[in-house]
Amino acid sequence: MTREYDYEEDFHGKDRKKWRKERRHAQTTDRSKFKKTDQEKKEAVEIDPNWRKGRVVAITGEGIWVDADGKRILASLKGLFKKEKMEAKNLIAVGDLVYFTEDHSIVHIAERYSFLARTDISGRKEQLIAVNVDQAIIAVSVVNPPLKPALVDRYLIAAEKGNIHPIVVINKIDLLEDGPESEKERYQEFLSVYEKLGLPILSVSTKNMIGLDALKSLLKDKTTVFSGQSGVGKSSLINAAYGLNLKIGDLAQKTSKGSHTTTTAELIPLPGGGYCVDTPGIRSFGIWKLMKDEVTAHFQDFLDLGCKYPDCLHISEPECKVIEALEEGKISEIRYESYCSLIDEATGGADNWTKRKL
Ligand SMILES: Nc1nc2c(ncn2[C@@H]2O[C@H](COP(=O)(O)OP(=O)(O)OP(=O)(O)O)[C@@H](O)[C@H]2O)c(=O)[nH]1
Ligand SMILES: [Mg+2]
Ligand SMILES: [Zn+2]
Repeated sequence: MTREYDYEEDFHGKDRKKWRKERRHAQTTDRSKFKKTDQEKKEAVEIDPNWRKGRVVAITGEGIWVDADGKRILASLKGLFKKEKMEAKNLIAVGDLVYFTEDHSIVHIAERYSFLARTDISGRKEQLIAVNVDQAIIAVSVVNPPLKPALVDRYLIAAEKGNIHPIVVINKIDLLEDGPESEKERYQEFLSVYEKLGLPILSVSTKNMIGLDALKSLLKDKTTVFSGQSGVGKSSLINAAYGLNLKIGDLAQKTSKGSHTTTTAELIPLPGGGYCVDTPGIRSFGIWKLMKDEVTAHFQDFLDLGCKYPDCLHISEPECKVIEALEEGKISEIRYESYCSLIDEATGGADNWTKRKL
């Protein structure tokens, strides 16, 4: 508004042609204004009554599978969207509400209310795992693969960033009995530390059918994404709880093109109400554009200890209350290790991101 006003003022003292030329130049160089205009355009998309509506249920090598009125159709993303592909590895994800034309071209993606994302394997793009989900099952296991608390913290931060309610499910507890003592201790320590933080944690075994009813009641009438390391038993859990027969591996097409990972999640209707998204296992979980403040905010219990310096990183600062608490055994080592790995990523990650932008 002010810019327009200034030009109007100027106009009176200049010739009309020159003024127009200057205004055009200013408009094309004013990036913030352009961005805003693009945004407004996006929000103001008018839904054509001829478009059909559906939900993305899977994305495979064949195309985008959309459920529309109970029928699965194969759609593709119209060229129009492709130019927007900048920081995103995938513009569209399982859970997206889409509009498509008669020829099955997706012409509009509705605004998302939540998303679970991570940094893709190249470290340069955001990879959406699932969108428009209410909650995330952070699936971990004990013994095989062993419990990884640091991975849980990564998921917790990502879930918070994406407006998703997190639930930790620890599978394969049947393996604890004959498992190594160290894993039993790690499991107990994890429970005592993370339950205290108010996190919902469920211990289950698909093998011995333990905890499956509790899991089902948490999933009822909700849309839930299952994510976690490969082999923790995500598909087994869904199968065991609902008597389904998910073909493990069928959707997990691995591109043999080195660093690219294919996201092949699937949205599954649950008997009794609700949906779940089974996803292929991840090897690592980098949080997209992780900032130092997000890490410190996540470790509120560390902040509460009241370090001398407000921006203390709790790594090597003298008289750091967190390090003192750690030495006195008041802070769990597993949680501190998790913190260090995240702070490391946030400081390095933010730098990398800035460099990329320059
Ligand atoms: N002992 C034990 N093994 C289990 C349990 N649940 C699953 N498994 C086994 O763990 C292995 C992996 O299970 P999947 O369901 O394929 O694991 P996933 O997390 O879906 O793996 P990806 O699809 O690769 O991400 C299978 O051999 C299962 O039989 C359990 O409760 N106890
Ligand atoms: Mg699976
Ligand atoms: Zn400190």
